[in-house]
Amino acid sequence: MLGILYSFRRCPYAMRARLALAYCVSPESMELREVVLKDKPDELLAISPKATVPVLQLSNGHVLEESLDIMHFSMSQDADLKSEFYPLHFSSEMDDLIEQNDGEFKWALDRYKYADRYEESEAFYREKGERFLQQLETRLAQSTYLFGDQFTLADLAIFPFVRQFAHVNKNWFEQSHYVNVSNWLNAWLESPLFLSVMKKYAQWHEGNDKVLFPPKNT
Ligand SMILES: N[C@@H](CCC(=O)N[C@@H](CS)C(=O)NCC(=O)O)C(=O)O
Repeated sequence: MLGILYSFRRCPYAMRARLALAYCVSPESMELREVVLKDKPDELLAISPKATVPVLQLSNGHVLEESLDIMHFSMSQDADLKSEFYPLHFSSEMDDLIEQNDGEFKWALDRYKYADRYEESEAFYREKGERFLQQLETRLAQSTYLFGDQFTLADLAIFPFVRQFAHVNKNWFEQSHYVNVSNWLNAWLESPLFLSVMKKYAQWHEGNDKVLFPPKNT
């Protein structure tokens, strides 16, 4: 067993960790523990006091508490895969795009989703988020994926957040001019890889039967 993944199905950070693991590691090589954020298990709090998901507790005792670290760990399991999934010549550009996603775009997304809790209007925050969408649109007008015709770490790290952005106001998104972003997103949402990591699991409790992850047939 590689380790234990604490996850929450709908969390975009947990999604990208599960996507990378499902793509890179052998089926059923780890245990998945579904967490309810309002009722986090003591076992998670004990290994990760900051208590965000995802957290990967490796069998050698190491604990990875950041989704990107889990993605990098996933790739490190296979050198050939790593060179395709995170090509050296793109790595700093990819890191930069992911940083913008996790920074400005996530900031705008949280406020766009719950604008009534913030000072400015929904349209204001949406427009802030659109700066990032426009960058993705420009890239995706040139190639199938963000960094060429093969998908990379960047696609998996970013699309779960664009999914949330699109879901805030589906009508707006569908009639917007982000046609390439929309096609890219839809292709991901229908992909066997995404569907495989969106299986529903009951909240984990000590003593439950183990849920093995990644599921077979991905
Ligand atoms: N930087 C972290 C962020 C993870 C994160 O914020 N996850 C959210 C859920 S989407 C969380 O666990 N929040 C804690 C809580 O709501 O109690 C990562 O990349 O893994």
